[in-house]
Amino acid sequence: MPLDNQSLAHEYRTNGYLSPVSFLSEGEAAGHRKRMEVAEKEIGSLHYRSKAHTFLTSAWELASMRQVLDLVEKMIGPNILLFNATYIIKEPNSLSHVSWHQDLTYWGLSHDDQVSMWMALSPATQESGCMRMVPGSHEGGRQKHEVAPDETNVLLQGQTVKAVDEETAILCPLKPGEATFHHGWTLHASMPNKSNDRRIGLNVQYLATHVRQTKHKNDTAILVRGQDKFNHFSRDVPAKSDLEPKAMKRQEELEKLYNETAGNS
Ligand SMILES: O=C(O)CCC(=O)C(=O)O
Repeated sequence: MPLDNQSLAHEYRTNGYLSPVSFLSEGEAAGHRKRMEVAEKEIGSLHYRSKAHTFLTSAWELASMRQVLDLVEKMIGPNILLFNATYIIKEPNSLSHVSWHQDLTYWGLSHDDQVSMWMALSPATQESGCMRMVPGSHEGGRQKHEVAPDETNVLLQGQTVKAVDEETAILCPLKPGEATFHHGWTLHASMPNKSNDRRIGLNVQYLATHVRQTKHKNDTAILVRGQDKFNHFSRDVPAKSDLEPKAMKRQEELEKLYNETAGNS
């Protein structure tokens, strides 16, 4: 019998991550993949474009799914902001990888009441470079990152925690439609895609409403559950249709802002 959300959230809090949780059938995931790949035919690769939920209805539907928010609520509380949604795509047989890092070191956020969901839209396997997590690493707080520019590293600054004992890392393979959750202090990484298919994940960040941006006052988010009595963020607008020109123009500005924020730790 599948575990209830309370037990899943307990596992997440203990280990700093949770994997796998199934939200979609493989057929439903294939439908979402198709919708994003149709958009890619229009505008090119969607890899690492910020705020995908503001210009693609599929990303908005996945990021605001009731079942996902029911679980996120047990992790960070009832008042939830959707901060970002980004496809992370490794092309077939590519060197693209992600070095060991902690997300919260470069987002400029005031508190760590935050969780990331990573939902697979294609098979995420050892061969295709699924995520690896170090259980319990969220308990140690911020670790030293070295900046090591590397074109094959997905991370903007190639930021890397060097002293990770690889033996302690757990592989998190996912079928399409399954997701992992990880905390912003959890050490995680992923290897290159050696498979013949694209490895596609939608990476979504949720914040509790009291969290604020410390680097500037222009950051944006969407309230997806509960109430926001803090109003630390201006409001993003969810996509109502795909690739709407006004939404695309706004996304360009938001992406620039994200790169400035996350590119200066
Ligand atoms: O997509 C990957 O392989 C890594 C994703 C990641 O670093 C993250 O979700 O924070």
